[in-house]
Amino acid sequence: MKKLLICIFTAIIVTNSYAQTYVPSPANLEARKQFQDSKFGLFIHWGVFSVMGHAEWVMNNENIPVKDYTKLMHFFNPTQFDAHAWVSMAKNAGMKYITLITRHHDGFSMWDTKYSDFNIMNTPYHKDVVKMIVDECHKQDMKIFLYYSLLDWRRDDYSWKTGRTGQGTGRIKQGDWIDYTGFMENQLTELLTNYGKIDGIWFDGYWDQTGPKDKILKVDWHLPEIYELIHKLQPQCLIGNNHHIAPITGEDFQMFEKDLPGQNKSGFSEGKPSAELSLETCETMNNSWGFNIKDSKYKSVPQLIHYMVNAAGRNANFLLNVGPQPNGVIQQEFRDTLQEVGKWMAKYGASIYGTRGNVIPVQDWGVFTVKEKTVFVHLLDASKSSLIIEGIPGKIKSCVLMGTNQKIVYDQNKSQAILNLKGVRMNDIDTIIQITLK
Ligand code: H79
Repeated sequence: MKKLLICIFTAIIVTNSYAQTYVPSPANLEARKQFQDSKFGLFIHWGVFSVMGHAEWVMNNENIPVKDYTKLMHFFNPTQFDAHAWVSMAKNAGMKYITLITRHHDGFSMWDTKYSDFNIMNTPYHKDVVKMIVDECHKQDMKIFLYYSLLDWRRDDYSWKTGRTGQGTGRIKQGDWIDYTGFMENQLTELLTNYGKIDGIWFDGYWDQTGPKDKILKVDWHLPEIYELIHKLQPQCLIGNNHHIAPITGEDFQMFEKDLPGQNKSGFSEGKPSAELSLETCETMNNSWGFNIKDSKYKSVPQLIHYMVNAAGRNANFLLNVGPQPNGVIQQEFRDTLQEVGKWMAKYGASIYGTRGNVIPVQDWGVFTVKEKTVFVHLLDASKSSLIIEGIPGKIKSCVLMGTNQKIVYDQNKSQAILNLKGVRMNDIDTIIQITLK
């Protein structure tokens, strides 16, 4: 008994030692910086769920039994899929990274995995789309993050009885949790071994095992081991986990879902924005992540640009989602919008890429992004005729409307600067004033 206790105790210390001592490698710290510089990414929600056209929660929402849902695998045949076209589309939109679903809550693996038969190689398409997209990203110098769900709606060894979702998929047996965490470690090892450099892993589904009220965790996710494994295989690989709580040791970035950092409109964003980690917020182009044939509530180009600018001003990246169709085509509405956003980025991207936010506090009329001696004032409210700004980190040398020679009249004293906007032509989306400091 004593021996056993010592063993358990040692095991706890060993597992916790990583949690307490995680020191990001120099490559990881550099990757965090580059991630922050890149600002804009494409989220891709694609899988066998796309076949049904009812978005990615269809298995849970319609209580489809595992054996019936498995049939979807035989209909997934995206003959028009073109990795080159997708990555080029992201590039033309001004995006610097792609975050790709490799396995969502429905448990379908989009790559050639040894650890589950429910995978892309058993579809009529029979090609490893993760490999195709990752290879294309490497070719086009696009960073690649892999989304991986912790939650699973089909496996018996997932602790489904304690889960908040996936109760209606017909599972009867409760398998062994250790098998499940081992399975995840095996799959992550494949993803981080067989596909070259992976820039990040994006976890989701943790919240399935937290009590709705008491917030008590029902399982041990083995995160220290999983995070250690990832950083051992690829030290630069950035780990983020959409668990809706404060960052856990071993994570390199913090994400918010459908919320700007500091907001909690969605009800999922309870964690306060971290001052140390890189931040990201993700949002949909309509109201769905996965392809939803009934959803035509498209956000407008100005709305999406405002979201990105607001994210940058709060020091966060913007990860914008598309849910490609089962034939492999990204619908025209999304492509058109991305093209327009790309035109804006080509013109005004210097006020976004490589900047930092939260240097000067967010205002009700807009935000600031800062890069070295340049402050970009993003005025998102065209009704303003003057701006009073506190906290500019230096003495103003010049102040112009971005992309023009038009000077903005200003007055700066010790505590504030006042910009006079009379006669300044407002931009419909974002009037950007470029301040150069001495
Ligand atoms: O992949 C996309 C979504 O499928 C996934 N994350 C994005 C990126 C996602 N699924 N759910 N959520 C995000 C949040 C949903 C939470 C809820 Fe619930 C599900 C609210 C009610 C049901 C959590 C689980 C809270 C109660 C049960």
